[in-house]
Amino acid sequence: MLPVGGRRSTGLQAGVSFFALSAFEYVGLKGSAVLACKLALVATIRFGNMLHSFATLMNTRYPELGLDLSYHPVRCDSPNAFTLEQIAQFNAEGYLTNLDLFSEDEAAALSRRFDQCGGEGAKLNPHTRIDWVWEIAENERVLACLQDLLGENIVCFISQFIDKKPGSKTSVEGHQDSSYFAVDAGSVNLWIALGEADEENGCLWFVPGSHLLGGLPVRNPAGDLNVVESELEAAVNRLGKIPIPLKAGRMVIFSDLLLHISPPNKSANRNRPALTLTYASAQKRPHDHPKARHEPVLCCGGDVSGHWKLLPPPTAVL
Ligand SMILES: O=C(O)CCC(=O)C(=O)O
Repeated sequence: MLPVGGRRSTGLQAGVSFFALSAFEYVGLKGSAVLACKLALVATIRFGNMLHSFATLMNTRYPELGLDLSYHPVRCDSPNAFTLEQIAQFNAEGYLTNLDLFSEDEAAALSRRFDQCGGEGAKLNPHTRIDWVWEIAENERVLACLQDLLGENIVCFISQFIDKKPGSKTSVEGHQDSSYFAVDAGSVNLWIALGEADEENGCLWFVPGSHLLGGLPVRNPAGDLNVVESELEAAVNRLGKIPIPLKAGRMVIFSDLLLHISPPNKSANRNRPALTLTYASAQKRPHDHPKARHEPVLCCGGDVSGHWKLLPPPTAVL
């Protein structure tokens, strides 16, 4: 778990504010200017404290692992797939959306293929069992995007087919994927629309910038559910949520710390099929945990940490 230390932090901030206010007066700021600076400083400290108290509630499904659930900005000075502005946008907002990958026809064909090879039954970690899913996982365009965000050594360690049926009440409340992973934060999720996804049929909603809050409380029945839910709802309300509609074949890439929501499919007759693939830098050191469902396959580079228990790419033609 992340260090707690709220009191220490408050003391440090008080010291900083004392010196800053003295400095304002020393450089000759008078009257309303000093007042404005003081107010700005107090607001900054309050906001810092608010974020910090949020952090003290941090959680993960694996508190015993001592994971680092803070956001470390992507540093990529010469990206290939993205522009520098897009890298800055990823760092600021936590995602990049509407990225092209497949044509609408290709996406529809993939969706049919998914149904033919078992539909929902094939849904967890198909990248380790189905050759054409593996081909998507290591698609050239996908890897170019990922290399800008994760570097040269990349593993795909979780994947899932999700097909939200018309009228399905299935929804996923606000959550961060990092809370499911037994590895430090810093993974990215690729969500590929295999059919059109919009507000009616339950496209994802994101809370832009929420990744900067680090690991938020987890919806954990063993914990105080009301506290957790109010913390998560407070983050959603404070930062605001936006829909992420996508045409079939397009994808969105988002930080594992980004708070996101998947509402019900309210359409009468439109499925909302999607494939998600989660990737990490192979420099990360994952933990073995009976509840974590990591099934890592190396996509490019090498297992530089030596800690990924790599599986071979699938050979089954389904
Ligand atoms: O696709 C969905 O409906 C849910 C996706 C999601 O929330 C996730 O992958 O974490």
